[in-house]
Amino acid sequence: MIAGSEDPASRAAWLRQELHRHSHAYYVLDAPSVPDAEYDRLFRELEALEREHPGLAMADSPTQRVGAAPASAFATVAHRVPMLSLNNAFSDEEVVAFDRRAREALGSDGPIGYAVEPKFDGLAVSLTYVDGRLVTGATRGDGEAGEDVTANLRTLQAIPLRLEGAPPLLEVRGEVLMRRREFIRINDAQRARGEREFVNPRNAAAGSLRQLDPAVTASRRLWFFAYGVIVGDDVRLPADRHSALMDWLASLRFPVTPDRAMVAGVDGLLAFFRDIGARRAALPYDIDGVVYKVDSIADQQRLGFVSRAPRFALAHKFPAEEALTELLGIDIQVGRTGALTPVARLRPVFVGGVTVTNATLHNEDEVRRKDVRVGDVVVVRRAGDVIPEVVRIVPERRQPDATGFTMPALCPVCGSAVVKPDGEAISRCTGGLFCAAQRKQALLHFASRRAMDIEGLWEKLVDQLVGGPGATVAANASATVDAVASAVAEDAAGPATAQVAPLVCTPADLYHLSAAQLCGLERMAEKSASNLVAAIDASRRPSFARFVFALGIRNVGETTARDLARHFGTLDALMRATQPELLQVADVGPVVAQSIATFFEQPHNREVIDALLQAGVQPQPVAWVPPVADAASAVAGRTFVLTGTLPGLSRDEARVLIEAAGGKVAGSVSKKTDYVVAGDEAGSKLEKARTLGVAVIDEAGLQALLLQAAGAIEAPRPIE
Ligand code: D41
Repeated sequence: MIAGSEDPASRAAWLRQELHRHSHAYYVLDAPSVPDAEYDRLFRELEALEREHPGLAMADSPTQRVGAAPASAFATVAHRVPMLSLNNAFSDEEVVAFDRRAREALGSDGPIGYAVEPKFDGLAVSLTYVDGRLVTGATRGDGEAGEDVTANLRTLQAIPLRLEGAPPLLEVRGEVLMRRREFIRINDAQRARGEREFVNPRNAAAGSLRQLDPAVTASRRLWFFAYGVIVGDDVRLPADRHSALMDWLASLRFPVTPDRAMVAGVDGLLAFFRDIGARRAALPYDIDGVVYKVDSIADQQRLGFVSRAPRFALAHKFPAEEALTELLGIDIQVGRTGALTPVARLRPVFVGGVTVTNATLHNEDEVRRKDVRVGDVVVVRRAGDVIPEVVRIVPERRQPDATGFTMPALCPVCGSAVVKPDGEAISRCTGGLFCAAQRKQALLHFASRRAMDIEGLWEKLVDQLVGGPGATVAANASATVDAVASAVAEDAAGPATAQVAPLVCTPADLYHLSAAQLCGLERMAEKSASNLVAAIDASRRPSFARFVFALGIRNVGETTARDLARHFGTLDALMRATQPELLQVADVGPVVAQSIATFFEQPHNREVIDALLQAGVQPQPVAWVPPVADAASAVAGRTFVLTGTLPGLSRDEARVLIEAAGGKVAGSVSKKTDYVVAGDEAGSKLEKARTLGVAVIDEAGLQALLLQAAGAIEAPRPIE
């Protein structure tokens, strides 16, 4: 067959082969062989040819994937071999028991070899090929019989319509699924058309496969992974191991998961479970666990079945990520920057492996869009370490008295006006540090481990220090808002309500707290009070980077804080920086530059910074290490302490280099230490260096010092 052939039949055959090849490269190999436009061009040419010469149209032509006539209903197909279900395990213990039973039944003394793979969250289907042609595709149904969805399955690019070198009768089983990106695309389209959105990719896949019009299925870009093989009665399986069967299926151009593996024994099973669990969010499709299969087919046969499930396989499921519960109320949480977040108060429910009592509702628009009302039964989702959220309500279970939600016009904590700039989703309290909630969050942030690292400043304590209700209060109880508003009004008019002035208004006030004052607070014993005062005292010499982070400037996280510290060197320089100067800093864009400039323009913030400095807080300036008069002494005669893992040097290598340059490596940090060389996961030594104000450098800094010692360059900067 040649590309330029004039004969329509051979041209059509060539086009079909090309299109098969490209779609295999695209869908199975994940390596497109031609641009989409080229594929489309070939496709349209074949369509035209087949239209002109109807005799050329064939059932296995790529054009038939979209063109099959809509079915009026699905016929039932009996499975030649029943489609079994899998036994489930939800705990390590159940996996251990599964492996023990298998070893006992097989009488094996060594660890069993297992083929392991993700458990796709889709629909099980069975594809029957006769003489290499796809003749039937069916859903699992009840395991004995399913629906005939052949016309729809034919539209899946991932499913081969024709096989080379397959036995006369071959049944391939696998899972049809929808990748998350496609799910989002489909739902965006559904929403744009005002049609019902799919709840999750699994449902979207099922809904798309069970369409009466195959053209709809075709438009949904479903995916398929093969995971099992059944051959005709008098044909031997082409391999004696499950893993080899999967490789064989791949050679027949079936997509098999690249995330499959071979492991030994129960330790291998559990390690795989954790590995996939850790990678789960990064996979392009949803999985709900992993599947373990005894690899040897002979052993599979010896193990056989119990009721409807094989004894040789096990589905180890992740904890369910979604659960139903009742929405008891909607609270408003006021964040550090004044953002008001509606938070669902829930009847406690076990989901994603923990008991959840609160879930975010994100913002007012989201509450509206989902039509969430107090009293509703809601679906709560907690995936991985993500904050639990209310996904949707169950409309059938709406109570007649369910009440809707509106964002209060006044901050429920401090009574200040709430603003929501046009085009933004977030409502904010305008109270600033006048708002107890913002004060609380600002203080918690200031004291947090990665900022000033003040131990013992717990949330409940901060509540008492800042006064007023905490950061979360009931919303929608308009009485609450009114009460706060009137309390505030009275406060302004005079102390009609006996409100005690907060002990702490700004972070600077922390440094004036005495143990005696703290002792008066709830659950504050003398010992913890003096410990806290000591911890506050010890935080007086933060690195400049930590100090900048602790200020809580909007859009300035830890990394930006560090970049700013490195760039400007001193607090003075940073505070004086203009926006164009700020834009010089790596990774600082207009939005961040604006927030920084705005922050330092506020007289109030300048006052707090002044007060901190007055209280003896001394951010350690990032300056060049004082240039040593004699370059040779950059290392010679100096004492280094190594901590954490360096990216490019082992501790021993670093020691050898330092000692070769005449330096000394000590085991612990003291006032006599010149440099602490810190790598990843540096621990208490780094903390100690900060407390003592010892210069901290990273591996690059050490290399630079060594070069300086060799007379090659100027001294390096400390990393913090
Ligand atoms: O990913 C899956 N959902 C999956 C399902 C898988 N990876 N392997 C499976 N293997 C089997 C056997 C061992 C029976 C061939 C399965 C299923 N069965 C299965 N899916 C639905 C029912 C059974």
